[in-house]
Amino acid sequence: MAGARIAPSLSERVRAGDSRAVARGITIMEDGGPLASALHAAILPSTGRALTIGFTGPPGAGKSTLVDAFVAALRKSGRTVAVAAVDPSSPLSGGAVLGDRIRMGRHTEDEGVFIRSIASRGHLGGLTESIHHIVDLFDASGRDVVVIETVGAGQSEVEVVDVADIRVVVNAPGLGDDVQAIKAGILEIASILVVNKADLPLAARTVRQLRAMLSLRRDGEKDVPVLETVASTGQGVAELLAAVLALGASAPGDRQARRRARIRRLVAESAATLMRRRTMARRDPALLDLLAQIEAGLISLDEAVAAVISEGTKMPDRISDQTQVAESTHEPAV
Ligand SMILES: Nc1nc2c(ncn2[C@@H]2O[C@H](COP(=O)(O)OP(=O)(O)OP(=O)(O)O)[C@@H](O)[C@H]2O)c(=O)[nH]1
Ligand SMILES: [Mg+2]
Repeated sequence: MAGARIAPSLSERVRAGDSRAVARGITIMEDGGPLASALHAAILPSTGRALTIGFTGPPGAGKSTLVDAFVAALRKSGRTVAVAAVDPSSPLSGGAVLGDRIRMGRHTEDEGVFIRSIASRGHLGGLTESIHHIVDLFDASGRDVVVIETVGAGQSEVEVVDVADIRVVVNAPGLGDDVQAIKAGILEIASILVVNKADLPLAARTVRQLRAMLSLRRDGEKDVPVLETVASTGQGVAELLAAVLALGASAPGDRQARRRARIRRLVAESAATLMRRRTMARRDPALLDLLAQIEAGLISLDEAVAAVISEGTKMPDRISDQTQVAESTHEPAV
């Protein structure tokens, strides 16, 4: 991390809202490593303005169609928006996410809409960390709203969407009996539940099932609105936007708190990624001994974890080699 530098012009151009600089910045963030860290550090002071909204839900629920309609509603309200369409399972941009870009075609001529597909490129930092960086990049570039959309709703998708201030979980009738498609974990992160395809006959039943599931949650949790939409016609989308904006404005002076919460999540995420990487890469006898001791029941897992963390923090990281490469080959281009 130490040593990587970003030419001041790139972060300045991002802050000025230059879309080519933002596009270049996203590539750097996707690649991860020291350049991404340096760029993130340079733009972070300019973040905290944008409202970030994550959309997730089972495949085929209508997320992309809904995001498209939501973006149209945002634009009608005069807000600018950046959309990151994220596919954690795909190693390369393309496939389903590319389809999403085409679906968003009606916004391509609009400078107030920036759309980018993000795929997991298997880099050092991890996808969730990249998403944090990219959301902050969009925020620093002056976009009013940042939308993160995932394909599917597996564990990685839930983690990705958890980066957002407001999380919209999209469902549709008939995707599985008794809303089976809504897996554990996803209900917990939802700020708003949407039953899309409300034009289909079983929509009312799905709404009832979701309300029933919500009522089983521990009390003390905030009420989660359940809204109905027909993304393909735009029905209910204005109400969704109103609900999102109401949540965004619910606590006055909230933006600073949201930004602080986002930084906290980012640090937790990055620390976990770093320790995972170092622990998996370690081959020294001390670690092998530790693993053997856990296996033999000689030490508790908690004790072993404490030892791994304390040793792991002292480890040199291959990142230093990368810094040199990054500096010598990439920096002039930035
Ligand atoms: N009847 C009906 N069909 C809809 C509605 N919204 C979307 N669809 C259709 O449902 C299908 C799936 O929509 P998508 O927007 O691709 O769904 P998705 O959740 O993004 O799907 P993945 O990206 O594959 O996870 C498409 O054929 C849409 O035209 C709706 O409100 N009503
Ligand atoms: Mg989609």
